[in-house]
Amino acid sequence: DIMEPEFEAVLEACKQFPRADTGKKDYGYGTAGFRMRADLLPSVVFTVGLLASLRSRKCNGNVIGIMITASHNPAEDNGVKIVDPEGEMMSEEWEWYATWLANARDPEGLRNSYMQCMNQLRILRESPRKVIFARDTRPSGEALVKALKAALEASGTEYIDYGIATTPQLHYLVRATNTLGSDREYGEVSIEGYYKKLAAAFMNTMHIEYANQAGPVYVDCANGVGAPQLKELLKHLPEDKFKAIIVNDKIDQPDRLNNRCGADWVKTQQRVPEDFTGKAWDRWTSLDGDADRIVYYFCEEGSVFRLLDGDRIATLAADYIGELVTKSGLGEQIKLGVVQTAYANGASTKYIEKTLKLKVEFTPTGVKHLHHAAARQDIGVYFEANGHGTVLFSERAQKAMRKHQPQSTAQLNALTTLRALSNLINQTVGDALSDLLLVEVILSHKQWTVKEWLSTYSDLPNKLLKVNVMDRNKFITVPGSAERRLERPPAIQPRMDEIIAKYREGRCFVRASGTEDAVRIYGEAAEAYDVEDMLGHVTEVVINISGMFIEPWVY
Ligand code: G16
Repeated sequence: DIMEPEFEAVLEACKQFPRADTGKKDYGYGTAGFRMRADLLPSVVFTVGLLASLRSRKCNGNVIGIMITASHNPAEDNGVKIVDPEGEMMSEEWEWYATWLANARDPEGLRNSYMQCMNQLRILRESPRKVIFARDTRPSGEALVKALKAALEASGTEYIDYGIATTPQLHYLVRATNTLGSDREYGEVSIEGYYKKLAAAFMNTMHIEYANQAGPVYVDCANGVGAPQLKELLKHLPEDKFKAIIVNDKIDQPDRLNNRCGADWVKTQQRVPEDFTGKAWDRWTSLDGDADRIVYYFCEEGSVFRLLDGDRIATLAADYIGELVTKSGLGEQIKLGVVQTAYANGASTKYIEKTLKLKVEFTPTGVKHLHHAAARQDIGVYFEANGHGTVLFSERAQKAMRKHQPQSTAQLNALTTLRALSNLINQTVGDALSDLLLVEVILSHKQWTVKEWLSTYSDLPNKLLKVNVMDRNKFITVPGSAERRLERPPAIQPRMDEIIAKYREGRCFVRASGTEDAVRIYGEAAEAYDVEDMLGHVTEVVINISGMFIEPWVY
């Protein structure tokens, strides 16, 4: 009924946040929710608030999370994404509804779409609903929170504003809230509880006498939310067990966010961030703007830059956790699997399959895809090459770990570490702070420096480019190809195949970004100069062919 007070309230409230003029473009729920220039977002965030309220009602009143962040994007962007009750990304079937609401043209249109959503999704209007939310350090976050609160109030939704937090902290809070009082409580429902859980688990991994950090780890926080949150985490960890030196923590200078620093910059530029002061072999890391990604790197003598990216973290974790499973006597019961995307370096895949003898599954880009594939394994290790990932312990694996009676001290030691790691590693999403502790634990247990870590295999030379085309939505990959092949525009892939065939171990693919207005081109080959050459030719093809889409009347 159109006269219902809730629908009236939504109609009135949304008038304060009129839809911005996006020209011919529609809003789309991309790789990580809606993401674009912050000034285009208030109306979208309002509709996301409405959808989260519906989602909570549909999920029996469980808490739904909303994160306001544009993560690795430039400071002037912002974004918004929805977190489901277990702390995972919102179920994909709902993305369609998110897009539908976001694209309503006027207040009446939005009210009507909202009512229709409720009908189509068979939601009982009176059901309980609750939403929690947080944002990164971007100044535009404040205005977006206003739009969000207006939507939550209009839809009669209870909410908690957790202020500034990392994306993985918000995911943690969602799961912790919804499991509170159950037999699978995830942790205390507060950001403090998050630190306490990580710190306790970390200390439990340090039961082995010789396990000591080999010197401090340097953390470039991308001048984002990772800086204050890591400072808080450090207060919970004794310095003789964990020492981190924070770099790029200028959150009061918003334009420095992700600017010449941070995980995305270091990974794509393959060079050290601004304010790098490392000596040869020092262990450095970079987080991204919302602290869900981390990459490691160091310089050899003579300043040769060496990157230890998400693939390296995946192989290190899979190797070590696999070893613990075997050593604790659970090898027959628990199997490990690894999930990667097309961006994974071919050498890492080969190492996982041939040396670690583990299965690798490929999914399209986006944690939401990798996460689900990993959740099907007993223990699923998933990482994107860009440093976004985690390790999931299934209920089955956790049960086996709880029940197992170790037969020797060696088995007991391995089991103790394994249990501690399952608490240390964020089970909801990739988490830079948790991954940082994980890597530090593994390196100290193995008594490895970055040198031994790097020597496990040699990366194929590679490069990632970003090309601004007129309309990235015209680029569609072949379904089921995990984005390795392009279906449209039809002329590109055949031309690429001819080019790639000329290079030894050459591999290259093109896909539209889901977070930036660009097309990404990735290439790798046996020789660095071949990568350059190959990418030069492919880029030319992409620009020439996609040039057909220039619509002169737009400009
Ligand atoms: C987001 C996603 C990642 C993805 C990245 C780039 O990262 O969460 O899974 O790899 O965007 O995606 P695309 O190539 O589609 O632009 P973040 O850290 O920005 O949230």
